[in-house]
Amino acid sequence: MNSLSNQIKTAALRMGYEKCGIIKIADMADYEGKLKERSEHVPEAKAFDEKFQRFAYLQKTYPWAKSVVVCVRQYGKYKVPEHLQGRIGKYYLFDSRRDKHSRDFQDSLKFEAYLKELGLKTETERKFGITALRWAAFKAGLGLTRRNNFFYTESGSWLHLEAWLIDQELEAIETPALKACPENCNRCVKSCPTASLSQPHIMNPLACVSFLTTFGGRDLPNDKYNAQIGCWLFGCDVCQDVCPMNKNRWQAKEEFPALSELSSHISPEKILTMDYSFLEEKVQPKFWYIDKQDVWKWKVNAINAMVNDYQEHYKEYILKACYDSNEKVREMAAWAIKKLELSA
Ligand code: B12
Ligand code: SF4
Ligand code: SF4
Repeated sequence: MNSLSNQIKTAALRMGYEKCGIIKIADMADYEGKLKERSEHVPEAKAFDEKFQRFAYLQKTYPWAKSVVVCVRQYGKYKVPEHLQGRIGKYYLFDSRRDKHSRDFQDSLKFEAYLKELGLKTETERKFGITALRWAAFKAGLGLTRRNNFFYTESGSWLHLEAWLIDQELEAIETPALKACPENCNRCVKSCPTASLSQPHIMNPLACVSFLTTFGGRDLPNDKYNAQIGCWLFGCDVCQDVCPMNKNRWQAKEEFPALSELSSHISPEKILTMDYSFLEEKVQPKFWYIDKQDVWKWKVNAINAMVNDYQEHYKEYILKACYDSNEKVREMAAWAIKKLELSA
């Protein structure tokens, strides 16, 4: 490792990243093979996967780029509001990609400024990543990609990955010291509620609860997975929660900025009675995978979660939702009433 690589790595660790590595841009090319492998196993996701081809051929868009700096940051250090466990994917509770109040976001800006101070041309994409982040981290030897597809370090899989392209050819590659998955373990595959994760390393993004409760699931009354979504309102953590390699890896010590206040407004009942303006102005900026014009989806997800874990007192909320201003919510409420055989 040359001294510039060393300087970059040291700065990343100083700024709160758990690990940092650097790979040559050409090392991303074989990500395409993994993408193709998935499309072969899951042909219905081919169109979805095509959007990620660009991750393999970065030089098409960034002809000046020579290397990828990839960093790993732990979010398993934050306290999870008890009542949101099993309802909202933890990654989204502690999402620092757009949250200016989060120290993780500020450190990311500082790290980028530092790369520029070193005289490097650099580019990142904070929302969805500038490249395939798991693959970049795997190539840099920062840890392992396990059978559930998640990237793990010694801290488990509760990690946020980030990458920057730079215009110098550098390398900083580690040799991971992690043990592979136990030979006979398939807990993640067995536990996936929709069988999205159908075999080791292969998942159908379109059947993943995390997709169905955010970008997808636009017709839940007729969705074949509506029951399997269970109590989830936004995201899913099942294939990580069940993994023995994550045992005791969540070390909750810190509060995430403003989460405690916002989370006090979130429950299936509260979402169903929530003003659309609150959903648009307070909930949407934090949980931004559901667009402002689609915040009705929160209410639809809440009704679905109520149906899947029905309690007597939900009845009044579902009946009231029949008068919601949004047609999709009214439709979902009517479906729930029929399914649960509720009477007015
Ligand atoms: C698109 C996307 C989604 C989609 C589709 C998911 C998918 N797996 O394709 C949806 C919306 C469903 C989604 C949901 C979630 N996501 Co997401 N998502 C992404 C995104 C933007 C691209 C992923 C991608 O390229 N998919 C295509 C597949 C083929 O690539 P892959 O997922 O990287 O899979 C790799 C491994 O499977 C590996 N592999 C396959 N076979 C083999 C075999 C061997 C031997 C080895 C070594 C490796 C290997 O190669 C693949 C290529 O890297 C990345 C960010 C990024 N730019 O990388 C985040 C990312 C993967 N998501 C992340 C998270 C946290 C989530 C959620 C947990 C959020 C939640 N709580 O609900 C869920 C979990 C879903 C799941 N089971 O994967 C994290 C994962 C962190 C980690 N520790 O791995 C990432 C890296 C974001 C980040 N910045 O940290 N996501
Ligand atoms: S996040 Fe949930 S639905 Fe998606 S693959 Fe994992 S267990 Fe299955
Ligand atoms: S549950 Fe088992 S097979 Fe799945 S990722 Fe964890 S250790 Fe590997």
